[in-house]
Amino acid sequence: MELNEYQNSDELRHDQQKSDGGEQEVSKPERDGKSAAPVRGIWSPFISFILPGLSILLSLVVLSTVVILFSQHFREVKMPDANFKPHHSQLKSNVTRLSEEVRSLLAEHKSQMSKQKENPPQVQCPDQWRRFQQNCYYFSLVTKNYTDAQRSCTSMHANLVVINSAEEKVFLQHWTHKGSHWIGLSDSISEGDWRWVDGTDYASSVKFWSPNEPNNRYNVEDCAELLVYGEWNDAPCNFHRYWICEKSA
Ligand SMILES: [Ca+2]
Ligand SMILES: [Ca+2]
Ligand SMILES: [Ca+2]
Repeated sequence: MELNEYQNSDELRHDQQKSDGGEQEVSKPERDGKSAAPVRGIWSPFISFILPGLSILLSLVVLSTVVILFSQHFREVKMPDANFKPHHSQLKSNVTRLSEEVRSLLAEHKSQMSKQKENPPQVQCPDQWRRFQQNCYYFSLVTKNYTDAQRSCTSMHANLVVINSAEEKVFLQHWTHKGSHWIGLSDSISEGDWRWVDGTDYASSVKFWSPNEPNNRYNVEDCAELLVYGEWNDAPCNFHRYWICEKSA
């Protein structure tokens, strides 16, 4: 009878609560002497404040990480450009310096060429040879016939002298006071067909024959000699004369 009264009273209370709107949270039955209301009170601040705060903090951490990663990536991309600028500047400096050196060398080369043109280098001739312009001359100390004189010159890598100008004639005349000298001119192949020993064209070259020479006296005069006063005469080739050799320096 007591149990029925208790159940009835409990049902009555439950129905009464439903009739009050049913929106209010139903209190949990008591367990271990504690009700549900104090548990909800503990988690409520966590849900209301701490959890949103943690969400915001986490969002900030993620955002900061993303920003840092982008910054690093951007710096890596910019790094080659930053390194390139000094390198490019150094290359430009080197090119400028090399250009100046080339200009300086060209100017020096031009200056040296000009000096060489004004003062050509001195030609070195062997001992006992004398220099005139760009050639060397050997004046014999003994006499020989024309053929042996030419052979002597050939043995010294030279030829009997070929007179190409009045200046050369004057130079030779200065060193031939002791007597007549063979020069490299003859008509032994064909009478009257005078030929220089080195192939120089006789017709167009200067000539310094003495008056009435060459006269081919007795029809045996086929070799030219330089007389002491600088003019030429045709004489027999087997006569012994001094001779003059000439070769390029
Ligand atoms: Ca000559
Ligand atoms: Ca002759
Ligand atoms: Ca003659």
